[in-house]
This record gives sequence, C-alpha cells and structure tokens, in this order.
Amino acid sequence: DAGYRCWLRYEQIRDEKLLEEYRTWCASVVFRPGTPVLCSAKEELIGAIKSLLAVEVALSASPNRDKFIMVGKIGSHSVIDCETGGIEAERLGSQGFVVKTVKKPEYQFILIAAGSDQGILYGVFHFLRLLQMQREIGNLNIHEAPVNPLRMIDHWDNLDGTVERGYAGKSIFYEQNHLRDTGHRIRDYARLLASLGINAVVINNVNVHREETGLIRGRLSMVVKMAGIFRNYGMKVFLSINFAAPIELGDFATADPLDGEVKEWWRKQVQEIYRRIPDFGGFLVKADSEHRPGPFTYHRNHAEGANMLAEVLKPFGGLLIWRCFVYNCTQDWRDQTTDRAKAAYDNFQPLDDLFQENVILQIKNGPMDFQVREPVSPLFGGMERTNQMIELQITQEYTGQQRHLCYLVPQWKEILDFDTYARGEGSTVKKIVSGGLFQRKNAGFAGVANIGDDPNWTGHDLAQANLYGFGRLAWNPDLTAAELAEEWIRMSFSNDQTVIDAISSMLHTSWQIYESYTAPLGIGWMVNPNYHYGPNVDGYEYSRWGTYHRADSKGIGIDRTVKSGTGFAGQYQAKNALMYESSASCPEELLLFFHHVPYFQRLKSGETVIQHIYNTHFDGVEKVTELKEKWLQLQNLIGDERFARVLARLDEQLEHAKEWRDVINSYFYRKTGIPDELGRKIF
Ligand code: BDP
Repeated sequence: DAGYRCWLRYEQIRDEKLLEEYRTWCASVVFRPGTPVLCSAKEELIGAIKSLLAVEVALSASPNRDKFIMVGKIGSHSVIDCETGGIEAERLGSQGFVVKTVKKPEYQFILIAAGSDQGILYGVFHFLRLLQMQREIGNLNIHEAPVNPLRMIDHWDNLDGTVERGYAGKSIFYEQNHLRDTGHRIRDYARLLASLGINAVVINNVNVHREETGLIRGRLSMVVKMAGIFRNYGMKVFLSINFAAPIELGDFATADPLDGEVKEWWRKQVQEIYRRIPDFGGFLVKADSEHRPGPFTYHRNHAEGANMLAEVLKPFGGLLIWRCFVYNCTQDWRDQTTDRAKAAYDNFQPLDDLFQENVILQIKNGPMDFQVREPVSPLFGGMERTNQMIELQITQEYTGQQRHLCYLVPQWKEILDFDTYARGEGSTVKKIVSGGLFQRKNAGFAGVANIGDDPNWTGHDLAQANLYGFGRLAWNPDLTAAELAEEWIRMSFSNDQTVIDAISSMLHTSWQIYESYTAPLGIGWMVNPNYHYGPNVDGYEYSRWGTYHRADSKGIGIDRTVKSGTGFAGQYQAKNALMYESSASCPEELLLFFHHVPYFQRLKSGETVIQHIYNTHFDGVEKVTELKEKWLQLQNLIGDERFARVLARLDEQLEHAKEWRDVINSYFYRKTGIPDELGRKIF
C-alpha cells in the first residue's frame, strides 16, 4: 500500500450490519449533475459508495425507491426546496451545505443540498466522511458553512520540478519547465484538497525566478491547464509573481508602481490572463524580501506597490495577496538594536488603512519564520483596517522535514486561539483571520504545501495528517486537534479503537517531543544553515540573517523588552506587551525569545534554565523511543508496507534526536562548565 489514497481510501466496510444499513440508503442516488463541479461530486459519491459498500448504485433524476440519497441545488427541485426553507439557505452562504435525513410517510432520504455547486461538492465529501468513519446516518441534521472565506494552499514549486522546502520528492506539477504528464495526479490532488474545503491554490513558488516569471506571459497555457483541473473541484488558481516582471520579461527598465506605463503593462498581462482564465484568482507577491525585488527600489512603500496591482486586478474580481515576510536579511549580528522580529510590524503597521479592498496581507504566524515555537505575529490585532490572512507552514521546514513526526495541528490551534485583545477579551487570531472581528470580507488561511511526487505524497505517511488538519481548520478553526486526528486516522488507517488510540497519542505528543530535543524555550534557529535540518547551535549566530540566540558563558536569550531590549514586546496590545515584558509573566516556552537570562535562573518547575535544557534533551530522546514502541504495537493492525515505512522514519528520528541531544547538551556544557545535576553522560 503506497499510501496514495490518503484519507480517501474508501475501503470496503466489513461490519455486515452496518453495510446492510448503509446499502439501503446509498444504493439509489437522485442527482442530476449539470456542471463540471457537480460531475466531480457525482463521480466521487458514486465511486466511493461502490467501493465502501460493494454495491451497484442506481443513479436517477427522480426518486424511485423508498430510501435513497438526494443531491441537488437549492432552487432546483421542489423536494429539496421544501426541506431547505429560506433561513436555512441564507445561513449556508455561498459555500455551505446541508446534509440531513428526511423521513416522510411514503419515503425516506438523505438530502445533500447547497446553494452552489461548490457547496454540494463539500456536502458530498462531508457525507462520505461520515460513511468512512462509520457514523450513524439515520438521523442527520447537519448545516455547515466555512468560517474562512479564503482557504488556500501555497505551493513553493519551481518550473524545473524542484520544490523549495519540499520533503516529499519533486513537484507533481512541473518538470524541466513543462507541465508533467500526470494530469491524473493533479486531479487526485484536487480531490484531496476539495475534500477538505480548500478553494484556492497558488501554483508556483513565492520566489519567482526567470522561468516562473513567464507564467504570466509565454507560459500562460500551463496555467490555463492547471486552472481547468482545479476548477472542476471548486478551486481558483493564483500565481506568485515577480514584482519586477516588466523588467525581467524585457519590456521596461523600471517596475516603479507609480509609473503609468508600468501599470498599463500589468493591465495588459492581467487582461490576457482573464481572457483565458475568467475565474483566475489573482496574484501572490513576495516583495523586498530576501533579495526579491519590490517597491522599495523606487522609494515606494508596500501599499503603493500592492495597490497598483490590486487596481489592475479589480475589474476582474481578482485578489492581490501581499506577504508581510519583509525584513533585512543582511543585518549585522553585532548590532543588538535591530531586531528581525520587529520588521513585519514596523514595515506594515503604519500602512493600516492604505490598502485597497481587494488586497489581503498574508502574515506568517510568527514574527520570525515558522520555528517550532514563536509568539504570534503582533500584526494580528495590530491592523484593524486592513484585510489579513494567516500563513502557516504545512511543509515541515523547521519541524523535522517529514523525517521526524511532528503533528502541527496543536501548534496551529494555540496560534489561532491566541487572544490579541485588539477589541478586548476574545479578540483571537482566528476571529481576525476569518474577517469576523473587524468585519472584513477578504480574509482567511494560507498553508505552504507539504506534498510532492512521493507515492504517498508527503514522504512520512503520518505527515498527511498535517495537510488534513490544515484544510479542516481552514474550514472550521474551532475543530479540535483531537477531533481532527481521529477523523484522519479513521479514514486513513482504520476504525479500530486500538489503532485510533495509538496513532492519536503519537500525533498529540509529537510537536512537544520535537521541541524538547531541538531548540529550547522559544529560542529557535539552532539548525544547519540553509538546510534547516539537524543541530547546529551557532550555525546562524554569526551570520547576517537576524537569527541569534546570544548565548555566552553566563546566559542565553534575546532581550526583546521595551525597558532594556529591542522593544519588540511593545508591538503587542498592552495586556500582551506587559505579559511578555517581564520574565516572571512571560510564558516559559517563550522565555528565551523575549529575555536574556542567566543559566541559573529558576523556572516554575524549580529547575534552572541550564538543567531544563539538559532534562528536556534527555527526555525528548526517551519520548521518541516511546513513539516507536507505540507504533510497534500496531504491527498486525495496519498494512505491512505503511507500517514498515513509518517504522523506518521513526528509526531515523530516534537516531537524529540523539544527535540533537548530544550536540545541544555538549554545547551548553562546554560553554557554561555547569554539570548535569543528574550526572548523565554529556559528550
Ligand atoms: C523561509 C524559507 C525560504 C522561503 C521563505 C519565504 O527558508 O525558502 O523562501 O521562508 O517564506 O522559511 O519567503
């Protein structure tokens, strides 16, 4: 079993009673699909029922049995309309759905209805989820609508077929500057995403090189093809663009956003894109960051840069997504006053209110860069008059590169539940990025993809849970990490409780385990430069990336307080600023992010900082051993191939966790000369 089907396995149900019960409902389907999206929904539904229930499905345009499934749009059939009266339709919005069991004296049916094709597709996938999880379907009454308007996956795929920060093989889209001949795989990918409710895909890397610049002109037919595949599953395609494309494509010597001719140039490209892809989503831009061009070259600010493009996209209904990952990547490590953590806020907060309505700022969850632990970016809650969306990294760049198990949903939940206090208590990040708190209609989630052309998509089979969890959270951020793990395990592995319990517990502990044997107390960055894998305490300490730990023989951590440090803590709303300002109230897991402290400082547990470092690193390795033991219990409960693949990854994780432990502990032992209180061997 290659793991290719992920959570859409549709394996035949073995429980005879349940099988019989499901068959009575599902063997007859009333559905008249008239559009490509509805055809996708129909194919999925019929294919899944056949496979799950080993039954032939009678498809018809009107009821002809006493039990059946009925799928259709509100307004398309009197039976449907009678069950989805006025208010219900309104509550569903443009992408929600109803799944309910209707019982009449003459017949009974399960209704899957929505106001749009997309809603129906999501409703079908929801219903299939219930079957896969072996839920009772005799009394359904489900109404769902997505919380976030934009639910987007960002691909960092390059046209040569490489994937920046990809840990699961090559791009499934491109090879040697052409589209790969794997349309079926892109289609299966679209199915996976649609099953989660994803509605937008950025198909190329934010770092737009020469070849990718041509996607807006010259290579547009590639985009047209991709848009066609994703469209059938309710998704819009977006492109990452090069801000200096007018120069890069050889037409101008400038890309100044206030130059009328430059704007006119963009208008022409955009017009042509929409002529060929009328439902094109828009552009994503990384500007003035890590050597990418941007408006700064022309002494223009980011609002001027973004608005020019937004105005050009506006007549077509396009969105302009502008990233806030902007900082000086050539700063001097000796300078203790500049602070990379402050850069996004410093660059963007003063521009609040200046962006066009179709601009969305895409903000990484933390102020640095997808570390295993960071505080939430103070831009959330710091800009009330600007559209915002959160950028999360599904690909495990700094969290074990899909060689280590690291279920990221618990991390994302903490971020989403963080209270910014922007409008008093309860002003959580999730309410900001849904658009709810500041009443903004353009908002949402973006996640950097973790898939590639490995047969199982994600390299580590259990890393599929991160893609699943991201998509479902983008739909509804109130779902819990435990619920999502259970859904995913039931569909991907088994409904057997032993399997659910074992894998759930592995997933739930994995983030903290990874954190414990890597960088301590929120400090981050102790990785091999460039690769971002494996321990290297000083790897980033004396380079120019703004990524320092400031460890010396007496203490460690960055003073980011207002009183004596860089002042970063002051970028938060008062209540949080105060919390971070003092080392007594700063959450311990972020202590070294905000404070430079002596190794002998005591933590709440009573242990000193140095002892905490030793303890967590020894403990982390023990916990990886336990992960492996848990997995070994599943030997005969899941297929051999997947069992062996995951086991091999866990073996590798154990080896590398030991390396982390030894490198980090010996670094601090030598730097400080302070021995481990428990006398364990440190190299
Ligand atoms: C960093 C990655 C780099 C990306 C950059 C970004 O190391 O490859 O280009 O983020 O988000 O995490 O632009």
